[in-house]
Amino acid sequence: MQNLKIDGSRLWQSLMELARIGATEKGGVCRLALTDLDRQGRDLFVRWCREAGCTVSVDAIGNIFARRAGKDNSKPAIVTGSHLDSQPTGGKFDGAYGVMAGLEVVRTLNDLGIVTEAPIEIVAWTNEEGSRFSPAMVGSGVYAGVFALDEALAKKDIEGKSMGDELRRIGYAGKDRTSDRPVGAYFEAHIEQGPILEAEGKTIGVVTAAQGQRWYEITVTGQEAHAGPTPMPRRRDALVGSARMIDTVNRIGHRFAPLACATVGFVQVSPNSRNTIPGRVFFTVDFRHPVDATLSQMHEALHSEFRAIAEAAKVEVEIRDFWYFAPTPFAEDCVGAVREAAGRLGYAHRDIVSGAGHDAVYMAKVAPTGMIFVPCRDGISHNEVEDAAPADLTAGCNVLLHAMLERAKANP
Ligand code: HGY
Ligand code: MN
Ligand code: MN
Repeated sequence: MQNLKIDGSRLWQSLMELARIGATEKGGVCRLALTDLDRQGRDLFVRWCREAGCTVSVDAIGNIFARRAGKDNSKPAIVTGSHLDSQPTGGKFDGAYGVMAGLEVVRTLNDLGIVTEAPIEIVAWTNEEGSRFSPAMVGSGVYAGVFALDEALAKKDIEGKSMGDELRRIGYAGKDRTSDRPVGAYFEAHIEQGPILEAEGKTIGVVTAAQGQRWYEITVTGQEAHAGPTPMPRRRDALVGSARMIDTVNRIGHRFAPLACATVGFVQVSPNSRNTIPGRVFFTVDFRHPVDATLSQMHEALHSEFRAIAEAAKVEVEIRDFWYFAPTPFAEDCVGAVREAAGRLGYAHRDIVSGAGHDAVYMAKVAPTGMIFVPCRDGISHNEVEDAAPADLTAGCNVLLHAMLERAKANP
């Protein structure tokens, strides 16, 4: 048992086959949540799980659970997984790696004829990315009781399509309640999506926590007017006010360096006509920090400085505190199982705090949870060039296997 290894080439093949679904010109993927391409990825995952002898169920928010029976199925399952949806210009590995790594663990246990004491489950969470439907981590958030099911189903994309309608349209509006599945432990394997492991030559990141996040929706209202006859002092230019606010977001990020992150990723200008002074601008803000008190200071700064900018620019600003989760520590016993497996398997490893949000953050609310990171090339993710080394992906999956076995108390 001590030296069990997964089949790295099979893992790589599965990742490359999955990456063909929604493949983009530059080598990435675009599989936005609940689109036909997301459905194709889901269907492939379900088929592979069934071929691996799992029973598959889907809950009411579309989370897919593939269950491999253990010796004692009354025990809470040891669960692993991640997400199959991607960013619009996403990569082959964000999310997909954690789901395929879980499948590879099951395939390996099948090859070796190992039946674990507790059952094993692989999960593909709905809408982890929060790009098409916001916020992020909706499937795991409903499962963990953070979001109400009907609230989540009512969320609409930019075209006004709801999650509920789209789940029904792609055939993944499950019947199962979203919370009656006892979980003994949850592990998630993921690429780091940042530069630390690669820079330090480490193969495994032992994830001890995830940093907190605050998302905002900002609406700035001025007055549409003619770009020609309107004298500068008379203007109430929503885009000028927004531009100063967006610059302030970046300044707040630098002010709380080196750990703060501050991003404006989405902007809509109305009427978006080159010779009309913009009357309305909508944009989003994404703040992150590993210390909650500092995240609160960033929050206060945004509110006070946006109000001052609006007044000076003679525009109105509406600030919607859209989403918040506190910095989240993972369970010592799961973190320890990951660290011990990495050490025993001889992989260079280090503790690390996750800069990205993951479904593991919400799972940590309902079960002992741990994460395993592997490096990605140049630390780049949420980009079609996202890349990872097969050897690192294999190493992370080996650590996942051993951490899960440790918790599932396997008996050959
Ligand atoms: O935003 C995040 O950290 C993740 O990609 N949902
Ligand atoms: Mn992810
Ligand atoms: Mn992501």
